[in-house]
Amino acid sequence: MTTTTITATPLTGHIGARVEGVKLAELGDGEFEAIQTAFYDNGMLVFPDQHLSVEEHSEYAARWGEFSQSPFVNYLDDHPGVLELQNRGKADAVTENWHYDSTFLPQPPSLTVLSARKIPVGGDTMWSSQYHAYDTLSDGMKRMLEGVRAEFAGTRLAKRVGKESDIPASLHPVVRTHPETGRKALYVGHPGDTMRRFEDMTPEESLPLITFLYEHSTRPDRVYRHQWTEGDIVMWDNRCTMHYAVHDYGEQVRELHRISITGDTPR
Ligand SMILES: O=C(O)CCC(=O)C(=O)O
Ligand SMILES: [Fe+2]
Repeated sequence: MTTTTITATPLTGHIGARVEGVKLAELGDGEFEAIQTAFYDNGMLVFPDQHLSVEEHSEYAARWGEFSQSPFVNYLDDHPGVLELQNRGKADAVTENWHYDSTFLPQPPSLTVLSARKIPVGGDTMWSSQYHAYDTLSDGMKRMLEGVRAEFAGTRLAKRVGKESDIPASLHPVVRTHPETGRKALYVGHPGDTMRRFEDMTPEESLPLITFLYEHSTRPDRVYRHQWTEGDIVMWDNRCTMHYAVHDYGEQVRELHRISITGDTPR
């Protein structure tokens, strides 16, 4: 029997916990269960001082499911499913906005595990709790959004690879129920860009409310901002949190490895 000394300390009032007392490279099954509980309770987790090799990172991520592969990115040659995030310059930083990952897919990834390899001064990442965003809507707004779906599109990524004429899109509920926790989360995207319109409505009719929901989603009182240290592992739940990668580090080197896990159809 393994005894665990894992601790999960909340990072804010509504999202995130720092997990200590565990080495992800030598993880026992009991420890993994404790991590699962902390993950579903907190939406995102920070594991300081892990310094995982690509193999160790892959092994840990594989505990959570199959690696998802997005059509717009190139993975490391000998490690399928492992993406190297690098500094492409601010003008090309498609992640410097609040988003859920790959909502244009019929089955967006369930979660992502990032491994911090080279960190500049700056280059923080923020996460926001979409459980809290949903919970703090009025009862009237909750009722109005019940059963509403919206069109989510891969506009930014398609543009980056020169495929403006062939932008992938999927319809998803605007309020989704987390398959593990049963909690409801607000599910939105950037107005007119990653979230284009409500089902059976025009963009013009949709945009005012999408804009309100997007701003509501990312209020500072539901956000954790992470200042990276090399060796950090950070994972987030892509079904109940949005994130934003701040680009304030100019030409400095910033390198993280990223593995996303295949998710189910949002409901
Ligand atoms: O660079 C980061 O911190 C995160 C980038 C991002 O949005 C992602 O990997 O999905
Ligand atoms: Fe992202």
